[in-house]
Formats: sequence, C-alpha cells, structure tokens
Amino acid sequence: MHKQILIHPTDRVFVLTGAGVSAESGLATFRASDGLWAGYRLEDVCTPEAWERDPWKVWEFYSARREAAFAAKPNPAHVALGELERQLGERFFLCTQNVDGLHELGGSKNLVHMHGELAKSRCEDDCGAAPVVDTRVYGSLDEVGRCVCGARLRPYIVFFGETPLELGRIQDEINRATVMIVVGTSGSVYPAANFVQWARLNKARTIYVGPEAPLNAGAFTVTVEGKAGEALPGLFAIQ
Ligand code: BV8
Ligand code: ZN
Repeated sequence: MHKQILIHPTDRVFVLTGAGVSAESGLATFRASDGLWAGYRLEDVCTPEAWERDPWKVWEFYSARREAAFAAKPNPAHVALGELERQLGERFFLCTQNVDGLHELGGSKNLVHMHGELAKSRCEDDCGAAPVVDTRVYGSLDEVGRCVCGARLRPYIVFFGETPLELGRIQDEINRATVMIVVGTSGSVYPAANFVQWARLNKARTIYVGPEAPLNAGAFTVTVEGKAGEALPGLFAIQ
C-alpha cells in the first residue's frame, strides 16, 4: 500500500492517462515488447500518409483495436478514477490519450479523448460533418461506411502529425490545476508528454503512477510505483 496522496479542499485535480491504465483490462499498450507497434509500424497505420497510401491497412488495424476494446471491461484503475471524480465534482478533469471507452464504463463523465475515439468515425475529407458513432469491425475496404458527403469514413483517431483534440480546454484545465496525476503513459508522445512541465510551471504538485519510470520522470515530484489497478484504489485521501 502506498503513502496516500492528500487532496486538499482547494485542490483542482487534472489526470492524464495512457495505455497503461487499460493494460489490466487486457488491452495491449504501444511500446511493450508484445505491444501494438510490435505487429505494425506506426508509419503504416497512424499517419495521414499511411491513410493515403493504404486505407485498408489503417482500417484493418483499427478494426482489430475496436474488436479488442469493445470486449474489454474497465479495471479497478478506471473505477478508482470514476470514484475520484464523483468525490471531487467539478474540481476534477480527466484527459486521456486512450481511444477505448473504458474510462466512461468505469464511471468517468468529465473527460476528453485528446487522440480520438475508437467508437467513432469521421469524414476523410473533413467536410464539416460531425464524427459519427461507428462500432463496425470492417472485413474489407468496400464495407467501410460513407460520410453524408459521399467521402469514405476514416477512424476518428488523431494520427501522428495531426493536431490533438480539445487542446484549448486542456490548456485551461492545466492552468487551473493544483495537482496533476499522470497514470500509465511512457511520456514518448507530444504534446501530451509536455503537460507535466506545464503543470510544474503553474506550481502544481505532479504525481506519476505506473510500474516503470516514464521518459519524463524528472518532472514528477512524487512517483507511485505499481500497476494502476493496484495502486490507484485507496491512493487518494480527500480532505
Ligand atoms: C502533434 C492514436 C502538432 C490512437 C496516438 C520529434 C520530437 C518531438 C515531437 C515530435 C517529433 N516528431 C514528431 C513529433 C510529434 C509527434 C510525436 O510526439 N512523435 C513521437 C513519436 C516523438 N506528435 C504528434 O504528431 C501529435 N500531434 O504534435 O501536432 C501540434 C502540437 C501541439 C499543438 C498543436 C499541434 C499527435 C500524436 C497523436 C498520435 N496518436 N494515438 C491510437 O492508435 O491509440 S499516440 C499513442 O501513443 C497514444 O495515444 C499515446 O499518446 C502514445 C503513447 O502511448 P502510451 O499511452 O504512453 O503507451 P505506451 O505503450 O507508450 O506506454 C505504456 C505505459 O504504460 C508504459 O509507461 C508502461 O510502463 C505503463 N504500464 C504498463 N502496464 C501498466 C502501466 N501503467 C500502469 N498500470 C499498468 N498495469
Ligand atoms: Zn464528408
């Protein structure tokens, strides 16, 4: 059991999560040896060039991700974060890099998916139509749905080289946060890996939770070593 983290009545908590928070739900992370990138090169499935070059390869990868994510269950890490939000109300904000829906299933309500969501698709021509809920697991390119404008649907995913979603809202929430808790992310992708630096500039307490040190470990004042599903329940003492 780790030393508890005190959350004071004036604290505003910003939580950033990565693939590690879904690891105990059985979903592969990216950089583990048997991780997602082990089977695919990110250049082949998660860049605009990859989409132009071979849209089926992209849909094959994200259809497999949908299949896995929709069969997964939230784990105690998701539930603990849902509970923390219930206790803190609007003093809590969750930003996830994950595209699965496990935070919502774990009880989180006030969150943003800065890199998109598996359960949605969007127009490949960015015609202005809103993303659509789409949970289909496609078997071939000609099965892939069409936008109202007739263009092909692409995954509602932020590819490398594309701008993450809701950065304005994220920036506001970081500026207001007095505590930043980062859970289960290697700190290898930007701008998410910079959030902890922004929090430090605002004199926030910065806490990392995970089994191994992230690349940006030096930016954290407190490190809670362990799996999220074991370390998060009971970690926070709300004053
Ligand atoms: C942008 C899609 C401009 C959905 C993803 C050179 C230098 C610096 C930056 C760049 C550069 N060249 C290019 C860039 C920018 C680039 C980037 O950062 N590249 C990297 C490779 C260097 N970034 C971008 O292109 C981004 N856009 O920069 O636009 C801009 C910038 C600012 C403002 C406006 C415009 C867009 C990046 C988005 C790419 N899409 N996902 C999907 O397929 O899922 S990224 C994807 O990988 C994730 O979403 C996540 O963000 C990222 C990292 O993955 P992690 O979540 O950290 O997972 P990982 O496997 O790496 O680590 C798992 C961790 O869990 C480990 O630490 C492990 O210890 C831990 N763990 C394991 N088990 C557990 C656990 N923790 C807890 N409990 C456990 N049980
Ligand atoms: Zn369209």
